[in-house]
Amino acid sequence: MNSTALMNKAADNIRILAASMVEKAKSGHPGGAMGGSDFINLLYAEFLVYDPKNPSWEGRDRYFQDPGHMSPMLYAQLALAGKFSLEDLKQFRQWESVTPGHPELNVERGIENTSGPLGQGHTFAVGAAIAAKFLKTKFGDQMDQTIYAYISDGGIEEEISQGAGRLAGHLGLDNLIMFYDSNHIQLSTPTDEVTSEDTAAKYLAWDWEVLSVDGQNVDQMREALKKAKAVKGKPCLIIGDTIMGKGAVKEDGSNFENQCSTHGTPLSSAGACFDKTIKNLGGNPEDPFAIFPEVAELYAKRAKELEGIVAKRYAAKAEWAAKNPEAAAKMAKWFSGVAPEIDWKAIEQKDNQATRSSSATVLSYLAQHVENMIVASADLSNSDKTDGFLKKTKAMTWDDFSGAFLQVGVAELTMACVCIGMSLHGGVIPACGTFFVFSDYMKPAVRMAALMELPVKFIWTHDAFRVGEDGPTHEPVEQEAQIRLMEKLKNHHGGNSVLVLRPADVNECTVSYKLAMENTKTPTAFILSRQNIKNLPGSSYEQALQTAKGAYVVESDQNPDIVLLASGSEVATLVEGAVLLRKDGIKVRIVSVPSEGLFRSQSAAYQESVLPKGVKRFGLTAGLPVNLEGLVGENGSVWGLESFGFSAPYNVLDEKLGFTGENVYKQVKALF
Ligand SMILES: Cc1ncc(C[n+]2csc(CCOP(=O)(O)OP(=O)(O)O)c2C)c(N)n1
Ligand SMILES: [Mg+2]
Repeated sequence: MNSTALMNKAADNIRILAASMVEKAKSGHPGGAMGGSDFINLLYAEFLVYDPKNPSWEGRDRYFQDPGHMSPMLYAQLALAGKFSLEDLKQFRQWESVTPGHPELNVERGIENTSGPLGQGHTFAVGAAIAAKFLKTKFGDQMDQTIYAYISDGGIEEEISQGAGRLAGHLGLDNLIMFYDSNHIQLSTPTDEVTSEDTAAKYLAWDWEVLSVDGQNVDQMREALKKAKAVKGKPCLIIGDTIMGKGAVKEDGSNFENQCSTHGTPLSSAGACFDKTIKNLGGNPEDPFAIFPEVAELYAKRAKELEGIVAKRYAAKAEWAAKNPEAAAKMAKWFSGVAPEIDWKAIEQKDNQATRSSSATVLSYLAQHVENMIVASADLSNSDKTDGFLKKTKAMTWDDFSGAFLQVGVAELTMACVCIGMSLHGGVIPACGTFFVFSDYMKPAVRMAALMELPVKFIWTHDAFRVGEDGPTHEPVEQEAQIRLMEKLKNHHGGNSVLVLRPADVNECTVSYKLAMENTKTPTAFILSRQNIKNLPGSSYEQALQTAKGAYVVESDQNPDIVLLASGSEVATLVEGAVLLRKDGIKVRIVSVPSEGLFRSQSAAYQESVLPKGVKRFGLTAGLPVNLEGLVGENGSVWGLESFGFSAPYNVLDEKLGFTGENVYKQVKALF
């Protein structure tokens, strides 16, 4: 155990560094970081188990920080732990620096998650804790880890905390410890101007263990962390009563703590005196970017301790691996993130099914052949057909995590973030399903998954107005255009940030899953139909392999007069229209476009071979016309939906809204 004086000194060191980073950058958030320093220092100096030499060691504890704006605290802490240099800290928020404004996933440097949108970060921790529980059923003590989360007032207020708190409590995640930095101040106001909830009672009601401590008192927090680690059957929340801008003083030396202004402004512009504050904290204002010798010693000692702890864990792992070579090989493979080998041809699809049903067929196969896949649903498993997976496994429960299905309840954003957390933890392949219209509730998490380049699979069904009787509230229209924007947005490695696939029939659906499982670099989104779709002409697994090109010719007359384009169920409608056009002597080509993003990544020659220059084009989409306007261009027209849709049986809507072979015929004729 370290002396209180030394621990306080180390926390002051973090406060000094954090405040200095913001001061130098003339931008950032010093106040919260200064209050939270005592906890994070304690965590890293005495509790968090990781291997400094092998940052991606699968058995490490994880630290997920929710408030990304407290990045200076994390970077300063990681500087003490040797993951960042003082020079790195001086480059805070600058072009190409390793210390961006908000933390960006960087396991090598000890950053387990990107954070910024409040609420998501601690929900990732819930997902990681679930993954750890699941993997523990396979690999025992190798997964003996604690998942720590750090949450602030903003995260507590965000709605997603309801989903995360409920789920973690319901599942009894006793490998999860969350510290709540309760400093009573947020960006614009003190918290009491917006909330009067009893946060402890709220988490108790979700069946968490709740401990309350003085968040600036290292001894109290140490006891709480020890208690939290000993809790069985429940996650634990440690509410730390902290002080915003701890240690800040004004020019005249008077106290400048608890001020909203220090939330997001350098101390000197917030009303405090930077120099006096650094002095007050024991630092040298002339040279504030320094690590105190005794603090450096503290962390050198911790590094030695970790060496010992990790050596023991590695020895136990070697012993376990010798006794369980198969499990050990499996563990290595799963954590490598390499795509599993799957015999896709062995998946037998029934013809003319809805793609949500063909998705169920694939999921059923995957449940039996991909042991580390976890599928979740937000209370729609029998409708989004993720139950195809569920039927071959079982749902996880608080006392049995050997099942690979997660019933999340009605909480789409929570579900998406939990899947992200599982992916961040590693070792598992997460997927989650719900209705496409509710992808709106998930979008902020899809963006984070895309930014972090995580291969989470989003399975969205009931893809268009053909939801019918449920009416416009349930009919996705603009959703496809929204998610396809993410195909156009490049990630930091230059790839399409999300792979979006809308298969046109059962075989394209199988191949879409193949592409998704092989895509280990970005999230994948499936857009699947509720209603049955006739197989495409000549449909087969082999033909559907062309899905990998994003768009391909399904069938074509010689020298076509018109190219008909669509994705999903609209391709079958084009096929009906083609029959009528041919009767009129019009030569047609039918192109299926499951992913414009993939298509745009093909060679110009291939793109032109599918969409020859100078030939008229007609696009059909149950979403906004913009879905196809880029491909059709000035060479023709697009028939799409431009309203929210209506409540009626879907075949009536097809007629009323013009999604029929007859209307395809009529619209194409108008082009000549
Ligand atoms: C989803 C989301 N909404 C809004 C913001 C902008 N924002 C950043 S911090 C913050 C409030 C922070 O309060 P708290 O979490 O208590 O942090 P502290 O002020 O104590 O540092 C807000 C509204 C955000 N980052 N994420
Ligand atoms: Mg706060």
